[in-house]
Amino acid sequence: MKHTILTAALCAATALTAAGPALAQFQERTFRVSNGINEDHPVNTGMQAMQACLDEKTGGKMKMQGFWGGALGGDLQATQALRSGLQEAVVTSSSPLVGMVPALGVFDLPFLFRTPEEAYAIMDGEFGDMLNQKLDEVGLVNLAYWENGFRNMSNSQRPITKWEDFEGMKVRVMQNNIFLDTFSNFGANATPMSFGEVFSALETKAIDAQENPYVTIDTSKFYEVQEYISETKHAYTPFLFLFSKAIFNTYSPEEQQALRDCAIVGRDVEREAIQKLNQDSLAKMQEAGLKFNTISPEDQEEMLQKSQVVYEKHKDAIGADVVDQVQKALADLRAG
Ligand code: TF8
Repeated sequence: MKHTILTAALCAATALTAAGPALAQFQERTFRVSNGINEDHPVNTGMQAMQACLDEKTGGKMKMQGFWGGALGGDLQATQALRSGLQEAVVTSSSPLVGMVPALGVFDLPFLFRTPEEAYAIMDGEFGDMLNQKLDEVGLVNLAYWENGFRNMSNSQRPITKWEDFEGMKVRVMQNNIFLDTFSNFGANATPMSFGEVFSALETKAIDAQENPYVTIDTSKFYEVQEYISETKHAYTPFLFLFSKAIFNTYSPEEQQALRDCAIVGRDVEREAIQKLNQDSLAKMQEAGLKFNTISPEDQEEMLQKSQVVYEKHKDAIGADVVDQVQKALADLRAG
């Protein structure tokens, strides 16, 4: 009798394994993804593609749950929760994290990248891997570099056409010394502030200006309390899709690989969605009455020259080797 039961159990186990040899490596898991931006931002489109990929790879076992508008805390707070193993994932700008990984400051250097393609090549290549290693050392697994985009100015005072126009303007900057110095150096009154405080600070005129990619200015409704939009493209700061290393390490190798692969699927969808939406967001803001201007190539070049002191001042803090490495990689790219 005993023997029969054992045989039956063994047969059942074998049948199960045969039915889903790969899926046995996946457990039911739901993980939270913290976002500072709102639900209508293309990060959500990317997350849907990432979820579809996870569904397929894990037989529907891994589920993401998006939280929006800073519901789980701002970028910095949410990232700290990952490091402590209290929260699974966050999509955050790199800039507020320079206190944890100084090398990330490289993305804050004004006018570093000229095109999204340049940024993609650098982030998705060796240089991005090197930074991922540094993130790993502080307890953060960067699944992939997603897009926030090229940053442009909005303000309630006047068009920005050259660096001198910043004189005395109260500009919100991210919690990041390179941004602080970039705008102070242009003569602005720069104030570091977390993203969640920006809308009301603009609305109450505590600040005059902020800078973000068009799609973020649109979806976070900053344009409702601004008058001017100026296409400065002064920095491209990426989003990082970070996972808590403490939690990631408890996942099976197959689960970890599915997360990494699907974050890349999501990244590509998200980047494409942003590129498509950029001009729509700008058009929408102009229709809402904002006055738009671009910067002449000469004035752009002057802004870059004026910003050289910022490069010099922060090079050692970022890591001279890191700055040299990105500049060499960019020079190689530009040489074709
Ligand atoms: C900023 C960033 C933000 C994002 C978002 C909160 O201005 O660009 O748009 O980090 O996730 O703080």
